[in-house]
Amino acid sequence: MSHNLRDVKIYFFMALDFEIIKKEALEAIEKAGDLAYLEETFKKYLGKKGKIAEAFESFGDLALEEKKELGIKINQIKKELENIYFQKERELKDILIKQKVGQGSADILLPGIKPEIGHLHPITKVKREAEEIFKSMGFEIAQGPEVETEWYNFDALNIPDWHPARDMWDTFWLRQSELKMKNEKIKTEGKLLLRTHTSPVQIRYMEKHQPPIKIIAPGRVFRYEATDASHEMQFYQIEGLMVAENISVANFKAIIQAFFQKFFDDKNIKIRLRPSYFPFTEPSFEIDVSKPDGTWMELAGAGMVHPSVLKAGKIDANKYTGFAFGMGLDRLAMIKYKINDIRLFYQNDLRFLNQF
Ligand code: YSA
Repeated sequence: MSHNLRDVKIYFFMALDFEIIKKEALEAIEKAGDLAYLEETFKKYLGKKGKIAEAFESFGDLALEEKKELGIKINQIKKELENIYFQKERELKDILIKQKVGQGSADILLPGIKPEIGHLHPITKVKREAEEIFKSMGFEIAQGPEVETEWYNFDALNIPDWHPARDMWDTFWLRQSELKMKNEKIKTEGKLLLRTHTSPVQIRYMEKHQPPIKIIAPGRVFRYEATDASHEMQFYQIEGLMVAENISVANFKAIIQAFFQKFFDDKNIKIRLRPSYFPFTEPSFEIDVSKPDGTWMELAGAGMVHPSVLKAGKIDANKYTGFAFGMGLDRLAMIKYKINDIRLFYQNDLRFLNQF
């Protein structure tokens, strides 16, 4: 530990300063005869721009050792003052209540004001329900970053930069200079972007795990596209991936059917698989679920994992097969709660949110 004389001196004077502030503050709290004065005192000494905060800022150029010691001391003083402040506040409030009751101006028989209790956002609820159902079927939860590289979001999923399928996902590209990404990384993993789907988590997981793999990956995704009643620029997906020996479309159908039956609590829920195209699956399909009004809503894209994708994930494509899917959580919530416009989820309108 090295103490230079200048810093020790500054430390000594500053510690003294804090003791003086503490004494002044104690006297002011003691003197406070009403809540307004007490609150003013709090602001003056303990507030964001109060004397303690001001003094705190002034020891920026002290040596680390002294800074640490002084920091501990100030926090002790702050805690002590706060405790005394809260005690005084209780005392003053008690006096006020007694006065009001004495004057008959407080009706002690009136019911109290019920504090508002927060609750979960409908998308969070749906995400948790979906997680629980998949967990009960043996799936583990995996995660990946929202800021992705071109490699994980596209190339590793069999979508090189010349591939027209990149247009399926209108992308928010990030300015590389602002993110200070190392040039080396840009060379190997490409540019940075906001992930357009949760599928990159498949690759990140496969790189580190060998089959059998059975995961889901819920998360937020972003697309540079116009919004309408069923499309948002930012929404949630839940990715699923199962890789082992002899996995087939039949396994996928059984699992997704069981999921929907549980999620909608309806043994007769109608789903349909439509042939589709994704570069990372072969064959590929889209899954629609029947809405109460008899129309269909597209909920997910899915398919059998393309051998190139297994290879990018360092998995032996001759030995293993797998299925994967990416489901829209917002759309699940829309069907479950009979919401006809996805944009309602993101407007923070309490009249809407309080219904869940
Ligand atoms: C396909 C095959 C796999 O092996 C794995 C995943 C996938 C899905 C693929 N990654 C994908 O994102 N397909 S998708 O563009 O069709 O989106 C999947 C689901 O997300 C849609 O079915 C829909 O439910 C939801 N979705 C898509 N765009 C949306 C949206 N939800 C809200 N707003 C949007 N703009």
